[in-house]
Amino acid sequence: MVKEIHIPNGVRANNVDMEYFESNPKPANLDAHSTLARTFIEHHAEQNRRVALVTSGGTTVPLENQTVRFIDNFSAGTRGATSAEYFLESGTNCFLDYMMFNDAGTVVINTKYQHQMGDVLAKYTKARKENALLLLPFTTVNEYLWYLRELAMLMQPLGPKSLFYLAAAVSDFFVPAERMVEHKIQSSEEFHVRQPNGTTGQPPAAHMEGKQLLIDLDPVPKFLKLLVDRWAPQSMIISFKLETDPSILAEKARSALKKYSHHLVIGNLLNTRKWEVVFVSADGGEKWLRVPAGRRTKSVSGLLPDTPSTEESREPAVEIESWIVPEIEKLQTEWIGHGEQR
Ligand code: 9Z3
Repeated sequence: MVKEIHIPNGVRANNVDMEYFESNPKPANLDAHSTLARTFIEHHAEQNRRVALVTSGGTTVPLENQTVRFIDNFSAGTRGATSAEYFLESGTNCFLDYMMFNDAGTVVINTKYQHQMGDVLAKYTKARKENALLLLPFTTVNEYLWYLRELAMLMQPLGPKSLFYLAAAVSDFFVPAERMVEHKIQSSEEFHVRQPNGTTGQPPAAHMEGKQLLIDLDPVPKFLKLLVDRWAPQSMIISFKLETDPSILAEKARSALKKYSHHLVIGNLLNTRKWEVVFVSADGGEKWLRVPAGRRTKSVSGLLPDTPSTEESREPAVEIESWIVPEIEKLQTEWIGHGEQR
């Protein structure tokens, strides 16, 4: 039986987040993306399916309206993309592993992997056919925040069947629209001008002083708090915490969980993120997932000799996401079973 699904029109504003969303421009593609997402979510809600929002990649902070320069947060996008594959149950190996150059220098499928490649292709085709995957690109932190709010509101009717898996590396700082200069900041002193910025008369966030570029960034609003408390109160919410100093990772993860009261923080270190992660959960539990070393690293082409068999030249034996995602699925099953509300 097809259930009647009600998806709210647009997003409801409230005083705390209104400030950000009132003073920072709505992305040009938001309405088009919202329409695509609404159709996608309705389709899956009608079939009583779970829907996961997986964020992936970095978020940029433009320094100029007509952007030449921007600040970026590191992320290759692998965590999000690979996790999405496992959520779709289509993850096996990277496509590139299956390919090689033949003697004529043409890329061909390595016969050894014909079957696996066929498997991945079949699963990908199935995901596309069943409309199981919707890709919505974003670049700036402003786009990220607007899309997250919009999609969270659209996913509300799914209740605990909606999952937020926040793997994107989100900037903590940004240039508010009202302090962003219009044109490229000039480095040579003879072209220095105090550029007009908006109508507020506030000093620009980035300007030259002598030979120095000075940048004064605002903190990004606490969007996770808004997501948990207001935009997606019934959803399962998993965030990632990226650090470089191992001595503070677990503590930072615990602190985020305490602040935002969501379900789980997955902590990882920049250099070991493909090898190990720590699950920090609301009950104070701390669980490490560590994958063993696998085969030696080989060049994609297969033409270069193997690198020496040091620990650094080895790849993880499995993609760590193939362990993370089933754990999350289990947690969500419990969450749905309890029909809980925070
Ligand atoms: C992560 O920690 C991701 O696991 C990585 C993945 C970015 C390290 P790659 O894309 O790397 O595979 O190269 N994401 C960071 C999440 C983040 O920025 N969290 C914010 C925070 O903790 C808010 S959700 O404040």
